[in-house]
Amino acid sequence: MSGFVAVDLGATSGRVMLGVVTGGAGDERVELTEVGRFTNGPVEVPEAHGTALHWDLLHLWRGALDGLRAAGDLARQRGVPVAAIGIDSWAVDYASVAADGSLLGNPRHHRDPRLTGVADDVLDRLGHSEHYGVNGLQTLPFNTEFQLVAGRHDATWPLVDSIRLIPDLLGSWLTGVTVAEVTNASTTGLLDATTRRWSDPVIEALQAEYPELGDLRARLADPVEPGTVVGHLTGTVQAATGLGAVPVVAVGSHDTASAVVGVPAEDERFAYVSSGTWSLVGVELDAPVLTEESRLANVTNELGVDGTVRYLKNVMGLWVLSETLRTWREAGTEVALADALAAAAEAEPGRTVVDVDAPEFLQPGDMPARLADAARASGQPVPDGVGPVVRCILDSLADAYRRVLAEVTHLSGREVDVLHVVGGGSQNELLCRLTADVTGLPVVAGPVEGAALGNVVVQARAVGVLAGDLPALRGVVRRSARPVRYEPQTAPAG
Ligand code: LRH
Repeated sequence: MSGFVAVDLGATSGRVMLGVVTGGAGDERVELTEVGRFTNGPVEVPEAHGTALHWDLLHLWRGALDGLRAAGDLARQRGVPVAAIGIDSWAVDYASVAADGSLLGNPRHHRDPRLTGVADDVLDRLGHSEHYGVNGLQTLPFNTEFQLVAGRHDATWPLVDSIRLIPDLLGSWLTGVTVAEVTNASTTGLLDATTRRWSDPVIEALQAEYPELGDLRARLADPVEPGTVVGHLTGTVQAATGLGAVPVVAVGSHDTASAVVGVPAEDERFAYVSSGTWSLVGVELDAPVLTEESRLANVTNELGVDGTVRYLKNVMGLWVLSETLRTWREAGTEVALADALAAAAEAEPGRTVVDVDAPEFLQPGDMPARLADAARASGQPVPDGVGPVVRCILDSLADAYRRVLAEVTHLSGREVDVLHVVGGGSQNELLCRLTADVTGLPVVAGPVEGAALGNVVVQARAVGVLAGDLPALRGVVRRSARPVRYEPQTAPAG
């Protein structure tokens, strides 16, 4: 038996899990135990020109260290050695580090309002088609390249020596070694989706258009593939956590990449929804789709584990629901999630279906009011009260999944027989049922901790405890999870 620690940082919480690999060759499974959980979320900070949204990185670092200590304690109790550590997190946001290694402030949150309009400016200058032809990335206002352009006048920018995405930053603090893990690097916009290396032409074009950026390439570590041993815990971290010189493995450090590894698929004819704050809806391919049709549909080619491509689209996800509950709470009405979902199950189906991917749903704020505006603008009944509002959100999410699924399967030519839902949203039974009904596909829901499982199996293979290709790793996931299957009850919507 060997223990693996997965640090999995989502937009609303961070979790540290101890995954113990048990069983003999061909029958291995992972027993996951949560040993740490801490809050995460945007923190509003006043600035000269308004309010900035940041992440509280030091809180996450402390949570990770506490979790590592707890994982070590549990492993010791069980008599299991901690064989490796892996970190995954949400993508795109970066920390800036000075030449002396000091952190230059807290990273910006990708919902920060200063990004409005930046993507259009960059793409107009660089050429929409040319850019997509290299990085294959869906235009989201917060892709790292756009954030870098938005931040080029920051007082700290001239001091920035190293730009690190969150797992790379935490990994560098754990080991003293800095890498750029490729699945996460592929969300920056600066990577070539075909070569899986930094794109010099893209970086040079950006620098030429925005000279204040200076030498970007010099600030980026070299990309490494998932499965690379980054280094070992430093003496300081060993003292802080009670662990030994444990190796830190670069896993699919983009949480969505680890979640896709954690899909218990039996063969390649599957689509997935990685369902959390965001819903990532797509298929797994061997090569990117960089066609003009794909660009116009705004589908992304993020890189996956073992040379794969995650051909997917971001759907606004359960963010709309959590912001709705927050709006009500702040107005004095606390609605528990379970009650909200029960009320939605009783509400009239399909009464109001809005485009949840519209930009007005991106930033924090009064979602019920925005849903009402969207309903009015599209000539539909305005949802009012808990049941109708929550039903509108779920119907709209399921409808978005249906649309994206049709696009990604059409544009990639991949045929699918099943839709896997992994992540926290896999527990949302109503949403799973609605998704099965509107897509006409069986929905297989779970594991909830898909990203942590995907993280653990990649670590375990890197240190020789597991062996085999991605389907073999998914076999381990299948034996470790008990997914729930929802058959479609009605004919798919047109
Ligand atoms: C999901 C996710 C998603 C990104 C977003 C920023 O957690 O990583 O894949 O687009 O966060």
